[in-house]
Amino acid sequence: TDGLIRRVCLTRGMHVPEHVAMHHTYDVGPDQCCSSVVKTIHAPPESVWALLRRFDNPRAYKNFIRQCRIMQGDGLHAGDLREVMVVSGLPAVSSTERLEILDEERHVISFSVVGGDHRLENYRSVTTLHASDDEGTVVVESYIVDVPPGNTEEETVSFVDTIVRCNLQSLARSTNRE
Ligand code: A9S
Repeated sequence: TDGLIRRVCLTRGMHVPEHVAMHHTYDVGPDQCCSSVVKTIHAPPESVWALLRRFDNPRAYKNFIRQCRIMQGDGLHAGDLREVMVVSGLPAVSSTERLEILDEERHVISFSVVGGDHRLENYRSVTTLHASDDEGTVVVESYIVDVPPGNTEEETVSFVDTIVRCNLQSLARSTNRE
């Protein structure tokens, strides 16, 4: 119809709860790409969630963020807005982000990028937690984003995957320091 293709952005053969698979499913347009990063953290989901849920304080584990200010709401409700300022060295200055989902029971957080000075137009991510088979927590973070003019899909996925992987590594370290 309008060129959208439904894709489940999960590693092939990966076994996850139904609602997790649902959240990592995207309708991808012709100039968009999506991908996901998975990280197992050796701590209970509640400990990971305590950091992950803080839409008002992404600096708790995101090292690329220098400053964050809530522009609308309290950071606990869909529609709330934050502005983040980025550390130097990235092709970005700031990003305005909207909280899309904060599900405290199922441990799902999602935000979309609605403005700012950067190249990741229409970025939206979803992060879910579920208990792993051996005590820990499986974090799955997926995203969809427009491929910037002048870049390929492969370049875009590799740039964003790198940032997400760093964030999840740092989430693991921060969780186990608490
Ligand atoms: O913050 C996240 O959860 C994930 C990403 C990929 C954030 C990307 C970013 O904030 C920068 C780090 C500034 C990089 C945006 C929106 C654009 C960038 O170029």
